[in-house]
Amino acid sequence: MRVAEPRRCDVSVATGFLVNGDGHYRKTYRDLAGLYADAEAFAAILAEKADDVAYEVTSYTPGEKTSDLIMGVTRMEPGKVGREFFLTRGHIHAKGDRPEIYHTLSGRGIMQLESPGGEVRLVEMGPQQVCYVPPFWIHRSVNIGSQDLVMFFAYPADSGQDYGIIERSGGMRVRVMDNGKGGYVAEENPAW
Ligand code: S6P
Ligand code: ZN
Repeated sequence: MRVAEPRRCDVSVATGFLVNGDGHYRKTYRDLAGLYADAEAFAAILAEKADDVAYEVTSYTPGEKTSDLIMGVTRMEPGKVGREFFLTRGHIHAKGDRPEIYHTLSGRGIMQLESPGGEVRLVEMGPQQVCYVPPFWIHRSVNIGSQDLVMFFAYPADSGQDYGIIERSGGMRVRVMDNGKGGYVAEENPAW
């Protein structure tokens, strides 16, 4: 039996990168059009920094099978669009029964989870806290802190991502908003 080579990757918490992986992509603010509730506030951000990086993902993909694990790091800037905290686009895995693990390396965030039936879970995440995202949950991360949110993740390599599920639903069921008192509040998304 031929077996794969082990691989050690280095995580730079300071820069939010998996340094010696084999994948890297960036999402600019321009790429996130349509994600946030406050169109006016989003237009103001675009006017200021449309081509700046909102979040980026560095990863290592050892293979393409269920039994391979993609691992990587997501780094997301802090900030808000109006009262809504910065977030990743979010998705369900295209093969819905594939789970994922997220481990917060630095920053303060929320794993926002939604089941196909519309159950909502907001899992607060701080450094060295790990969230198991079970199969079939739509997931995104939200930066509710004042620093970069840096999270390590791992998931089966054949999972795939379906981003359309959120668009087709008019967004996720709740939006994570600044409560004006240094915290957050989940508000129902009327478009859902
Ligand atoms: C992939 C995994 C993460 C996200 C990353 C960016 O299944 O959940 O690598 O891709 O955090 O989020 P998104 O929603 O833009 O893919
Ligand atoms: Zn995922």
